[in-house]
Amino acid sequence: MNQKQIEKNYEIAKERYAALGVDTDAALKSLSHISLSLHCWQTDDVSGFENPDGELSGGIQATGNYPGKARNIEEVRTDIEKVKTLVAGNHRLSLHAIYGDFKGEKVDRDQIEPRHFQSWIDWAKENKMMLDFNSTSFSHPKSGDMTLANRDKGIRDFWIEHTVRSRKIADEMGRQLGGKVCHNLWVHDGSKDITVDRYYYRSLLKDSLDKIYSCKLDNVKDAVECKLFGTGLESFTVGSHEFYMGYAIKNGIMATLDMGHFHPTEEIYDKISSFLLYMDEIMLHVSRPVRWDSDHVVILNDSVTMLAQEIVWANALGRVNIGLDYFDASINRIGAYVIGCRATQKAFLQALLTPIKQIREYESKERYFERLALLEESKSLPWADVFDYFCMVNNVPVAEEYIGEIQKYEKEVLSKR
Ligand code: RNT
Ligand code: ZN
Repeated sequence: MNQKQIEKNYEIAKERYAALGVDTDAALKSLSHISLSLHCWQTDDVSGFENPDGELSGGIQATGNYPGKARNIEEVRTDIEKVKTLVAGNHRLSLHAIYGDFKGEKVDRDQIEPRHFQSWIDWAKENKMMLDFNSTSFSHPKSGDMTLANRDKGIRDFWIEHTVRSRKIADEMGRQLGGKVCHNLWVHDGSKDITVDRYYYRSLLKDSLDKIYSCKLDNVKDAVECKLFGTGLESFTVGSHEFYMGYAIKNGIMATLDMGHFHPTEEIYDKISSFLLYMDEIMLHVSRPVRWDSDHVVILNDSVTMLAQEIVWANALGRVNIGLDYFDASINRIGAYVIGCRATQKAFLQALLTPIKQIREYESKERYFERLALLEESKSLPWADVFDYFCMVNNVPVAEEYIGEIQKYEKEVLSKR
């Protein structure tokens, strides 16, 4: 598409939206301020750099063996730099503790230090990106079925130490980068079969968390992520929705809502307005569960669209930290990255462009046919022309043009791995 055509389409769309009381320029401005926290683990199937053939464990699974997976820190960085050229806006990078720059040294999880992440901080500075951080309790000989809720005090203490260190690394990142870093905690702790000690395990997890969060860190925003179940841990998850909701509210920290962590028909969009009445901020893991927490590539579907609507309509863009969390190893991984980022942006743009004033007016007057009709019509308003314009003015490929870019990257870079 040429520039003139994109501009022309945008002008027509702008007029169409204006007739419905929607300001497209304002929507674009808001969209350009939405920063996604890009999950580094889409580049390498959540392997990390602790050892060359690290196997994923702990109730999560990456399926597929498409060639081109990032094998080391440089390749992850190269891939993310590529993603940055294909997605408009300024985004953050979310690292897991297993992605440290260990320089061949064997550093166990209870030994990690800010220095192992210094090269990431420097890289982030160079690339004008903020960082987020995650402790990693899976894929380790001490992971087993239970980490922070393990009956064995030695194992619990090991993971407490790891998580405290992770928070301190996040704090140092924030200090050097001059902003707050989200630290997300997710542990897989659970049981394959029926357990008769639910209260006990949950009290252990609570106690471990109390120790972990006992020190206040100025540059960190803490979040805890619940889950319904994991593979091999189907009957019981210690850190359930109720468990962490209670913990987060009581302790003034954030809850993380992952779209794949609830019952298959349960949606997180309906939870946003409730959480925001009791928490200052929340964190999201935008994902796509297919029948289970499969972490498929995010696409523009109802779940994501309605999630974005809830956030925009609650006027809560400043209170929601939007992280992505999926890992598809069956297709070009960088292509997968870009599809998910752009789909998330499209959902937010659609939400920002919905003639909400008019729809709310209908609702307040109990005009429910009109409400539904305008909501339906909004779906086919020319939002894609606005998105194309957004991409063009931000110097990233417009519409399907990024397919060619990904193919070129595959040929020149990924296929040589
Ligand atoms: C697992 C959680 C968790 C992880 C990442 C790698 O079910 O969603 O967020 O996917 O931390
Ligand atoms: Zn998640």
